[in-house]
Amino acid sequence: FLTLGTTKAQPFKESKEEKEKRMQWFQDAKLGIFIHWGIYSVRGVTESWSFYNNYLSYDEYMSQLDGFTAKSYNPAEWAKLIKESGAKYTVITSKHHDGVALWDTQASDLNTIKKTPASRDLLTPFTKAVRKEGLKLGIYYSLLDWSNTDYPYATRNSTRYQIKEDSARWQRFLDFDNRQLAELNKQFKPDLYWFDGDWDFSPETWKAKELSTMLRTFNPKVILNSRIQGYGDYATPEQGVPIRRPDSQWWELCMTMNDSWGYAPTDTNYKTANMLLRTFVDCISNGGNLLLDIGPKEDGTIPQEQVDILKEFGRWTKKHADAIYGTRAGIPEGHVMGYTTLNKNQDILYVFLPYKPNGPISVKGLKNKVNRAWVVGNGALLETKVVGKAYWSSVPGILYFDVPESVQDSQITVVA
Ligand code: FHN
Repeated sequence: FLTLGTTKAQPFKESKEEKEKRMQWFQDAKLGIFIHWGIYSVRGVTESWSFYNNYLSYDEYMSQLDGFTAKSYNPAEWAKLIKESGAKYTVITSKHHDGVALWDTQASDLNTIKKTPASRDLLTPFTKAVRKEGLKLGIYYSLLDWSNTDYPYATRNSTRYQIKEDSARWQRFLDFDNRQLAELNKQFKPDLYWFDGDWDFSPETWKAKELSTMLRTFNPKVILNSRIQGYGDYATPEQGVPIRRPDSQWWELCMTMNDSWGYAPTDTNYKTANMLLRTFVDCISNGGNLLLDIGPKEDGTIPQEQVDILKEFGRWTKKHADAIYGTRAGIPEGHVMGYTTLNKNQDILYVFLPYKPNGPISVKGLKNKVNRAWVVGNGALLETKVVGKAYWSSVPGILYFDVPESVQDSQITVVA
């Protein structure tokens, strides 16, 4: 279990500084695009869960294999659109809980090459396009597999068993995961692994320590999300921004645009670009990233609603790039009505205004001198007024500034 090809796992030790260096691109990236693409897009049903929850039988669910064509799939266009949104990385489902692999896995026949009319490896061309666009590559991999009958809670037939009573069978399952991960490592050497489906078992049962060590031995720079029973690098909240700033130095919120991860034509409950931008700004003001999800159709086209949101993200992130990329969490709440980030030197405060100002904005608690204030992405200097003995007294001052309507953004205006 501890080898990946010819690579032997080495104990993984790293100083705080080394980890900070390894995590740097992730911390600076702020926006990633998540992709849930699989046979569930044929009927537009919930990925994997629709058979687990008996909405469809396993056979009905799997009959979607016959309808998965990928006939209009253009990975170069996907990568271009992702880049255009302002994202710096992307994470794609190489295999969801249903066990259907998008790449040419030798560990099972259940893949898009052997079992669908797409009849090809869909992952490889995407990984190439992603790298060509200069984006970082993340691979989602479900540790559990509801099609593999060696998994103790497999749903395709009644195969439940106790691991304690049949540890050889469990080991066979771990070997299977391990073989697939070895393939992914070898073929794609991803920048990030996004694990999922670890919830049934403890770290010991998953051999999570050994697994993470092995992945890091093969690829010492790789970043792992936390869903590998605590042996990952960063926290992975889902669908909602933590109310309080997380303790973790690195975290990423994953979120859907409507209520579905995969393509679901009946789910029209889309959030607006403005809502999602507010959530994005909320994340970065608390030092985290947003991993925003899209769910392409079975033919490989991306629903128009999702394209529109990505394009509006692109317009807004491009204009406000200085206030987003490479920044750090902002000042604590209570100083200003709005979200904030700070540049790395901690001498520029970016204030995001998720409302249309109709009077002066105030930033209170200032001790240092303010040299100037300007509108990000526009450059217009703003008149400021400081009251209170801001620079030399222990009494913090208040800074006021007006943001004229002519320099306001249609979504969220940002002042530096
Ligand atoms: O069960 C999955 C779900 O289908 C989806 O992939 C999300 C994405 O974070 N993760 C799981 C639940 O946590």
